[in-house]
Parts: sequence; structure tokens; C-alpha cells
Amino acid sequence: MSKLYFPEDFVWGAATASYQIEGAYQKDGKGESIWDKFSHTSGKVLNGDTGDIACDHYHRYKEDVQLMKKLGLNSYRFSTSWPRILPQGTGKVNQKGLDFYKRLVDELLEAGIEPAITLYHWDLPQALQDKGGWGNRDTINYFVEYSQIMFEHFGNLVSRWITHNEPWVVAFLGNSTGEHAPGFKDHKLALQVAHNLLVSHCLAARGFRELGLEGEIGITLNLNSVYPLTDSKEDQQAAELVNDYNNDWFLDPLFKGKYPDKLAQIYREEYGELDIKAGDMEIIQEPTDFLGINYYSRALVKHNSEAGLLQAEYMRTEESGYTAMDWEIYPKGLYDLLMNLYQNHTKLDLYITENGAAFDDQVAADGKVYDQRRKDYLKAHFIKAHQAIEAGVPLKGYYVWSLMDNFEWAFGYDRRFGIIHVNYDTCERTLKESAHWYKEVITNNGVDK
Ligand code: GBH
Repeated sequence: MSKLYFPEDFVWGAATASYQIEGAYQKDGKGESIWDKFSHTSGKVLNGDTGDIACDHYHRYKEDVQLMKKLGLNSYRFSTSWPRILPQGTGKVNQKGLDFYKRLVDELLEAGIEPAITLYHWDLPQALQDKGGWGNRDTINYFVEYSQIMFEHFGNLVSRWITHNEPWVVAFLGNSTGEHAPGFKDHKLALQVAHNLLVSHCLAARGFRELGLEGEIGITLNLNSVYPLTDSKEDQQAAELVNDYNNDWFLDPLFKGKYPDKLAQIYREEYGELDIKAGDMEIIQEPTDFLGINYYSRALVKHNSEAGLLQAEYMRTEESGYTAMDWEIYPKGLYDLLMNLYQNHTKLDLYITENGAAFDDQVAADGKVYDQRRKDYLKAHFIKAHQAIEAGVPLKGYYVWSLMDNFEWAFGYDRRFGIIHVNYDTCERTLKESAHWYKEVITNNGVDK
């Protein structure tokens, strides 16, 4: 069978996040995070699940790195827990927190796996939330303080850094819909949070530069391709607004130095002015080294005058399959997204920092986990990524979400994204069929057509 080969230095990886896998929520001086508090509040997470133990990665990281090595991963993307490093968010550093990540990074380097650190994957120290969280401008400075500590300790060991994971989710699911911690329902606050996150990203990146470190730094956005249901003018306008909201609300400040006009106008009329300080929009444009993209699905949109400020309704289609999250499986959307980014937004290097799918995996009687659908999902997306590379898009690497089943935020342990199965009673790990297949892809640096 003929193969599609990837560029020689293409990075094949897998990703996780601290709160979703570590557990050890009170161990060795770690402070409380907003997700500790949120998951311990009844009614917030499905089945009352918490990250108290999660995959117990904090104690099993050695075994996990060995599994990564077995898979042949080139790189592992993980996040560091801010409250492990600074239990109060600022001030006193917790040496034992630093020690844990030092042990992990050493283990990875020894296994020949390049660590890629995400500084913020949603577990804000609760002590900072008590002072207003990301809605408070001071949090920008606290984030810079935390990022500096991490750069000083790991800047020479870790060559790829991501400031924020998905500011859209932090801002809007955390502060507008309330599905995520801290659980507020205040859209104006969410817009301010989005702005403060962007400023903090750029100031942290600037600090990285000033240390003269050799690695690369960027931000990860959750992006999707947005399509109108029909080519009617109304549906097209609805799709444009959804695109502004999902994607350009972050892409435009970063690469054009402004918020998207039309949506900004709608928000201004509804909520008034945001607190944007002189110079902020210049800071946000400060160039970084790459853009990370988390791609899961597309949005198919139709105009509906009853459907909120954007007058847009999300549609399902009979033509596609859906994952256990009820997200449409739409690989072509990845190709369209990559092309659109390259042609209309940025010439920066790109990484897919997350792509993957939840399915209802079961351990079979023979002890194996057959997840053909995840393998098919990944394969179809790899092929589209390859197609974009052929068309000239500077895509440098691909991190599968996720290395292992883990705490899926508001859905707790109910949804499994891993290529490694985790038994939550015993914490036992089992490579799924998709993991064995991924190992082959990495070995060949290519995927069957
Ligand atoms: C990521 O967020 C997170 O980074 C990760 O921690 C999480 O476990 C993982 O994904 C799986 O959920 O328009 O069809 O894409 C996901 C962000 C944003 C993806 C909203 C789904 C809406 C549906 N999500 N998006 S779609």
C-alpha cells in the first residue's frame, strides 16, 4: 500500500494537561486551583467526578514516559500546574512542585522525548480567583511572574513553550456559559478575560525573549472552520459572526492588532467598552514563533433571528458521523482551516497541538481495547494535514489528544479521548489499537493512503 510521507523533521507527539491527569491535588504543598474548587462543588461536573486522583500521573510519570517511549513519540506536550509552583499564585515558590516537573523533564529527555510545556491549561490558583481571577488586570503580572520562574528553571531544557491553551474556552466557557471553572455567566467579564489573557500571553513571550533562550514560544487556540448551511446572505452573515466569535476574536488581535469590527460593534452596543489600556493592542501583536492549533470539528451555521446576539444556530447533518462528545467528524475542516490560516492570517510555523476524539471504548474479553473509530478519525485528519503541507502550509508537528484517557472537564471520566486506556479503579494503562497504529505512523513517518 502506498504511503503519504511527512517532512523529515516532522514532530509526532501526544498531549495532556496537569489537572486532567496528575491527581495528587494536595500533595507536596500544592495550592488549590479553580478546578479543585469547581469539581468539589456539587452539580458542576458529571457524576461528581474530580481530578483528586485522576490518572495518578504525579506518582506514575515514570511508567507513563516509558509508554511514550514505546510509542516512539518525538515530543510530549503537557501543562504545568501554576498552584503547584506558586500555591498562592504569587510570592512564595513551592520547591517540591518544581522538583516534580524536573523529574518529569529529566525522564523525558532521557527517553529521547522532547518536552513541550503549556504554562496555562486552566488550573488558575484559587487564591488569584479570589482576587478577581483573569478579570483582574493584576493577574497578567502574576502570570508573567509564574512564567519567568518556569523559564528560569526549565528554559534550557525545554525547547517548545505554549503560554495559554485555548483562551476562548477559558474566557467563554469559564465566564460566560459557566460550564467550566470558575463558572460565571457574565459575557462582558468573559470579553475582558479574553483581552487580559492575550496581553498576558505576549508579555510572557516577551519575558522569554529577554532571557535570550533558544527555544520557541507560542500560543494555542482552539479553532474550527465555520460554514454556512446554505449560501443565502443571511446564513453567510451568521457564519461570519460565528467565525469572528470562535476564531477571529483571537486571531485578529494577534495578527492584525484589532478585534473583528462587526462583532466588536455588536458587543460594544450590548456591553459597553472593555478596559483596553493604551498600548495593549500593540503588545498583543508582538510576534511569537509559532501558532498552536487545537482542531476537533467544524461549525455548520444557519441564521436564526431568535438565536442570541449573533442570530446564529449550530446545525447537525446526517452526512457525517459524530464522536461521543457529539462533535461532527469533519477532517476536511482541518485542511480548510490550515489553508485559511496560511493564506489570510499568518505565515508563522504551525503545530497541531491537539486533535483527537472521544469514543465509548471498552476493554474486550481478550484484554485489548479496539478503537477502530479513533484510528479512522486520526488517519483521516493526518491525511488532511498532509494535504495542507503539500499545498505549502508550514505545519511542523502534530500532537494527538490525548496520550491517555483522563478527566474530561465538565464530563469527568465519562468521555475517553486517550490512545492509552486507563482503568480508573486500578490506574492500569493499556495501549489501545489506535496507539499501536500511531506507533507505526511515527516509525514510518507516514500514513497509508
Ligand atoms: C480541548 O478543548 C482541551 O484543550 C482539552 O483539555 C480537552 O480535554 C479536549 O479539548 C477535549 O475536549 O465547534 O465542534 O469544535 C476543546 C475545546 C471548544 C472543542 C468548543 C469543541 C465546540 C465544538 N472545545 N468546541 S466544535
